[in-house]
Amino acid sequence: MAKVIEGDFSASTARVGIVVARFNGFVVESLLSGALDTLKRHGVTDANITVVRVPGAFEMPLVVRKLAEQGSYDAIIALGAVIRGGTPHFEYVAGQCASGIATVSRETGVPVAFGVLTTDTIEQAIERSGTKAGNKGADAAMTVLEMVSLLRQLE
Ligand code: INI
Repeated sequence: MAKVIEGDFSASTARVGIVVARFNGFVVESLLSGALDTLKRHGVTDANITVVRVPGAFEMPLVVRKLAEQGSYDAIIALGAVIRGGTPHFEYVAGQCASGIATVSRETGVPVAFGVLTTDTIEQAIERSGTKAGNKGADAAMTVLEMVSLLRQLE
């Protein structure tokens, strides 16, 4: 039988930073509600959760890096929404956000969940923020719980 190392969702002592974009706030605040609800229902206390607001998705990598480098967080969740319909420079904003966040995570070793919706329409964003396609903020919270648990086993 092969040895299998995998995370679970029991990392209730995780210290979690959540970086939240104000842009498209009507969608992103629902992602934040989903993330907070999921963390709390898995035992993460308010004392171990810090929410940091940024103007938009483009600003997220810098602030995610600041938090990651502080050493005070076991994981970070990035929450935002980039909607193509209203964004001529969609590719730049979404691309910089995604690649910047991935770079921070790789370079610092702090897991970062990408809870940034990238959709063609506002309707798709609404569907993924707590209606018929679930809540990607809640999914991102599950991801960091699993990653903290996994990394603790690998350390
Ligand atoms: N920021 C977003 O988070 N989502 C968007 O859809 C968006 N649009 O549409 O442009 C957006 N733009 C703002 C951007 O993130 C920066 O805050 C801005 O360019 C200032 O640097």
